[in-house]
Amino acid sequence: MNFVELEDPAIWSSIAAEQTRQAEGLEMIASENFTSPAVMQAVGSVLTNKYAEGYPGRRYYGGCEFVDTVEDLARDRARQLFGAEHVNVQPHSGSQANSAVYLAAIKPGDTVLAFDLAHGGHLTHGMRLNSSGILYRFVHYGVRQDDHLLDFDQIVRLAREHKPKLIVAGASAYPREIPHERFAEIANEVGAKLLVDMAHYAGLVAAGVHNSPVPYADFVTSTTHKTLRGPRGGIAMCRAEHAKDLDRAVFPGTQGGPLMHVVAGKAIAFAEAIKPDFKEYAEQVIANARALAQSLAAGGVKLVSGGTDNHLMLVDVTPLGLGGKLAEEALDRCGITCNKNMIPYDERKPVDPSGIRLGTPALTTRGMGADEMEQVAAWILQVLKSPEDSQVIESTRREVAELAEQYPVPAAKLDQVVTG
Ligand code: DSN
Repeated sequence: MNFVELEDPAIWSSIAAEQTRQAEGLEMIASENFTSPAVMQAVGSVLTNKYAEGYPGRRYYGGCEFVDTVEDLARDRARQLFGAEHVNVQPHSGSQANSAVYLAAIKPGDTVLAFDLAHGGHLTHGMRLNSSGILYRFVHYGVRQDDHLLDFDQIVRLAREHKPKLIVAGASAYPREIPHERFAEIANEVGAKLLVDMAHYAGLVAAGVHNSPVPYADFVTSTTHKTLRGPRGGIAMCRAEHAKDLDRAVFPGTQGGPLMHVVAGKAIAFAEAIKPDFKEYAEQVIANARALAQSLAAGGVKLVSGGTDNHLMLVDVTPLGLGGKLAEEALDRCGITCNKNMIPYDERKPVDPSGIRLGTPALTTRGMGADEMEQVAAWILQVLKSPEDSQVIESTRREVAELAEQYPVPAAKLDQVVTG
């Protein structure tokens, strides 16, 4: 029985249309992925009915014996997956996880050194309209203008000058591996705590194909839905000495009741990521990103930092005579979904920046490999060179749909999940 369709056809028609959009298009937003049907089923389960403020064994509600087991499994699996001393699986999102760490680690008005949003950081790393930027005094580092790599001379200089209480590493649009040990050395030198927000590359860390921040950082946060391929949500980890402060900062500091259906989805995703085939997946994500980047560069676009080490790349589309907004829209019309993005030292505005950000996690989950990436790069170049040519758009859209059909999304099984 499809209860949504039966009881609320208006909502069902949008869910069904979104399901078709995901199945027929190519999802290249670097922060998106497809969960397994098991994760999706857990997120749509009866656990959504349960209040469970508190932590396993110490709840403010009765009837928590089963959700306690779920949360214990999620915490144990995350500890095993990342080798962390302490894990809190309750943050509703990566942003919530970061807010909790700030509350646990520093005081309002304290100085924090973090990556500039305009160079690839995140809005919770001190953007002026975000609570982080309102409550704390953020100073920002960036990348070098010549090679677009993190400018460690600048990071050291700013750390010595401003003596931050906390240094934040991690990014949402940086195509290279982040050297966590180097950040830890700087934090140690100036007496700062270190937070690594590994939201984008957590799946690569879990698989051992990106160096782990866990041995080096006081706190590590992540989302669970990007390369990690779990449900939409967050997670925060820390050294044992900060465990009480972190837990108190998540609940009651920044959140009320946890979303136990999502915690169950996280537990399933962590178990999936522990399996050997997740390592193969993560290796393929990177191999696909390299193949895509090489084909794009060979076709005449500029890549920020010249390429990629991880799951994403930033493409400067201006040499082709257009901006990021038109590039995103033209690709969208062909069924290739990505997002316009600032590039470092961008002279254009965020609403129509110079670049687009492309990622391979979702296409890799569908089983695509390097050959498909070359084909996708050819389509992207073709469309970016003729973004307003309706014939090019139409023929590319048809070819995209044919490729998509050969690689079904896991949610193709959603009907079975929904209807039982
Ligand atoms: N909005 C996410 C991204 O797309 O990178 C970061 O939170």
